[in-house]
Amino acid sequence: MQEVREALERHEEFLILGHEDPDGDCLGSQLALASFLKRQNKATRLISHGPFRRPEIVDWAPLFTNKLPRPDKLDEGSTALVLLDCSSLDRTGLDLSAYGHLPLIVIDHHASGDGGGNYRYVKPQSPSTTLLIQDIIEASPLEITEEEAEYIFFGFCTDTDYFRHLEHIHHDVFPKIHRLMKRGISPTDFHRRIYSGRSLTSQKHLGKVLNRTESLFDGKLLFTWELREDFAEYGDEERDSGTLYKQLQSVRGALIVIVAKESRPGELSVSFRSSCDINVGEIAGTYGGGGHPKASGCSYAGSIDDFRREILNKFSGII
Ligand SMILES: [Mn+2]
Repeated sequence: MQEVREALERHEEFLILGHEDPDGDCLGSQLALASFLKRQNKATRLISHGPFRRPEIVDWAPLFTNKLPRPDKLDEGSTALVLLDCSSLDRTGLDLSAYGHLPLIVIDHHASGDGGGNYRYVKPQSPSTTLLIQDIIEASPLEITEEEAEYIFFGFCTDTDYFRHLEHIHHDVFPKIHRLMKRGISPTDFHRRIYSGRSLTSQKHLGKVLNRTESLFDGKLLFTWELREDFAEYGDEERDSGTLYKQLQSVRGALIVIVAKESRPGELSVSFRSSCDINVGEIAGTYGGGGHPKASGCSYAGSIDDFRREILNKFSGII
């Protein structure tokens, strides 16, 4: 972390990036870090490719831009790129090839990634990237502000599904949450913010996706999908993916849950969840994606049928 802290201190201007299709942890990290840097009179630009579909983050969209400044205006001595909640610039969904002259600071909690970046603070055992931002702020002489505490707790809640994905190795989290709560945050308010605000239509959409789930390998693998037509029928609003996984993972005997979404014609965005020793981060990695052993995702060029055939082959030896 020391190297990252020094790099943040040394530079005066930052392009703060995260992955495309951002979640609360990605945006919360970007916002908390920007706030901390601005308090030190540094210039920050919050960059996100979007889309801001998840209802709990929609309100943050106006704080971000997908426009990049001209690369020739940026000086490598004073400007740095910061990449949060992912470890590879490809994950931003933006073309950053003209910015290779700038140093890259990576702060992430995913085990996958290309190991890139000139300065790295990457801790796969951290339940969220926002908690790594908390480490950085707490290592400085500045106190965390209430606003920063909110961003940090928000990212933690979205990535752990409100404390649900913590294991015993995460015991360090509780002193950190204790310090955030002392800044004034209310866990009950956050629960409401994250888990309410869904439309009835999005819940009906969820019902349709649940309804078509296939039970494979004697019920050990559950597979479902959504098509472009579903979005035409129910609107483009994000259906409640956290609830979808929770419902499917609660099925007796289910070890693996796979949801394939037709993101563009001929292209799928696939999510994997594992409740067993099968590392779905590695499986997503074979498609150029990534994530954690128990939750991961990737893109796939092809149809739902092609993907189903391939994935059945992949799991037939191991499940
Ligand atoms: Mn995250």
